[in-house]
Amino acid sequence: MIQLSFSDHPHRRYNPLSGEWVLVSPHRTKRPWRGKQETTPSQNRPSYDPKCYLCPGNARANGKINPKYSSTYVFTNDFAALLSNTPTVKNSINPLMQSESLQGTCRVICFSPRHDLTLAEMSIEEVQCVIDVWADQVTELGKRYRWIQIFENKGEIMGCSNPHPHGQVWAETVLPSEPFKEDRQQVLYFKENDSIMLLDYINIEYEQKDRIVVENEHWIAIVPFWAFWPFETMLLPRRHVLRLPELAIAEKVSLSKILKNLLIKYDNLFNVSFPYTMGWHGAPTDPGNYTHWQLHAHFYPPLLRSSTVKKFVVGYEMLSEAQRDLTQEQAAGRLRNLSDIHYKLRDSQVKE
Ligand code: H2U
Ligand code: ZN
Repeated sequence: MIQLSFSDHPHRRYNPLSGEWVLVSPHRTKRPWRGKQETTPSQNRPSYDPKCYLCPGNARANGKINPKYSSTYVFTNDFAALLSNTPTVKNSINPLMQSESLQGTCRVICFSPRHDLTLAEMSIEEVQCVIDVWADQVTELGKRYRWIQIFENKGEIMGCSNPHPHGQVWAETVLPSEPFKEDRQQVLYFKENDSIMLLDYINIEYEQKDRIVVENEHWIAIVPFWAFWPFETMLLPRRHVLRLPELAIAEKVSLSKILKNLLIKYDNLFNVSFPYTMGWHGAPTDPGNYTHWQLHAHFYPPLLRSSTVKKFVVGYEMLSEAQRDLTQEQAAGRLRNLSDIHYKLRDSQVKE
């Protein structure tokens, strides 16, 4: 009997977290990797930019002044997409035109007072402060809201307006579409197998090894078997954890290490500060039973072949199904083999 060859045959892979499939066309990348390593001029930003609305002491768009913060700084988004005082109304006059109101809040999280840094370039201790802020936001907002979405949208190519290192948190009274799918899938798996889907999944990854990018005592970063974006990864704790505030101090320390490690590899892939959207999916924060859930972070980078060539999601993908050429195993192998020293430090070492 002929066996399916992941590296030769066009095939589809199932994403058990979303319940959707992805088409993989490995035969299109049979040629050896010849992606051009473009030498983008190193984007040296000043450590303070008087025009930046996130730098300490500066005025924001609405005239409010940022304090002269020295670590992290959180403020309510001046142009928040969600509001806490919206009235509760369900408007389902016609099942084909359903609508409902929701309450929520949006905040901006400045990772550092330094305009020129990124998470990849901050110290382990500084990254740990960001992790603490993320956990504190979940604790605080989780008391009032059902879903807390922590995320970072990084890079101009992702539509991020400001290079100052920052992320966001949106909190709301409903479960949005992506976590809704993940919750449904994890519940179904738990009911059928009496075990945690993502923990069972990482056990297979530990056995097979070929999709692991980095791992440490408490965490594992992998290119998921079903990854859609060329260099998509997922970061998970090895033990069963529902939400960020549950992490022990040692787990937060090793999270800051693996996070920095992963992001350095990303930057080293094309010698560019790697654009991505990343975000945490912890269990919803309402009082329901979420034993089936496993905390994880998704990293969705758009770059494909170089610092300027990004994947376009068009045509067949908009109309039929997600598709990729590079296999998940090839992507993981490339990331895994990259240096753990940030290219900017390597460059400066060479110059010295
Ligand atoms: P990006 O991460 O996409 O660059 O967005 C930054 C957020 O900062 C964006 O949601 C907010 C924008 O609404 N912002 C303020 O709250 N105040 C400002 O003065 C400018 C930008
Ligand atoms: Zn700034």
